[in-house]
Amino acid sequence: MQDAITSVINSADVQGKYLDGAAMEKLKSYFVTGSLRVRAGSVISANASAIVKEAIAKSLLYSDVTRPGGNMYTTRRYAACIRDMDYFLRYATYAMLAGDPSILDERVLNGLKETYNSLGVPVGSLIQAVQAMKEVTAGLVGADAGREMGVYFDYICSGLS
Ligand SMILES: CCC1=C(C)/C(=C/C2=NC(=C\c3[nH]c(/C=C4\NC(=O)[C@H](C)[C@H]4CC)c(C)c3CCC(=O)O)/C(CCC(=O)O)=C2C)NC1=O
Repeated sequence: MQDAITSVINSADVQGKYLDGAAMEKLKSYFVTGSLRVRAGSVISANASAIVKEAIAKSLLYSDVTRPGGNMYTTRRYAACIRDMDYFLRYATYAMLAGDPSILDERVLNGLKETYNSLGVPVGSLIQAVQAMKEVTAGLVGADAGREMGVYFDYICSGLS
C-alpha cells in the first residue's frame, strides 16, 4: 500500500533526486487537505452502517435483484451484499485518508470481478449501489470531502467494469 507521501518520495528516489516543484505541490495539496480528510474519516466511521443502508435503499431495494431469483434474494445473499458495501466504504475511506488508491487494488479489486462473474453478482447493479453510496456520503461529509471520497468510489466502479 502507498500513500500520497510515499508515492511522491518513491518516484523522486527512483531518479536519485530531491523533490522538485511539482512534487512539493503534490505534498502541499495533500497536507492542506489533511484535517478535511481526518474529519471526513471520523464522520464516515461513525455513520457507516447508516450510509450503507441508505445507499441500498436508494439504489437496489424493491428492484429485480431483491426479488425472488435476484442475486440479493435470501437473507444470506442480502447480508453478503451489505457486507460488500461496507468493505467498499471502509476501503474507500482508507484510500481517501492515504490520498492514494493502491490499497483498493491490493485488498479489494484483485480478482473481484472474476469472483462476481462466477457467482452471478450483477456488476451493473453493484455499480449503481456504489454510486448511490457516493451521493449519500457526500451529503454527510460535505461537497469537498465528498468529491475526494468520490474519486475512490469511482475507482472501485471502474475497476469492476
Ligand atoms: C475486503 C475485500 C472483499 C470483497 C470486496 C469481497 C467480496 C465478495 N462478495 C462475495 C459474495 C457476494 N456479494 C454479493 C453482493 C451483491 N449482490 C447483489 O445483487 C448486489 C448488486 C450486491 C451488493 C451491492 C452477494 C449477494 C454475494 C453472495 C453470492 C452468492 O454466494 O451467491 C464473495 C464470495 C464469497 C462470500 O460470499 O463471502 C466475495 C469474495 N470479499 C472480500 O474479502
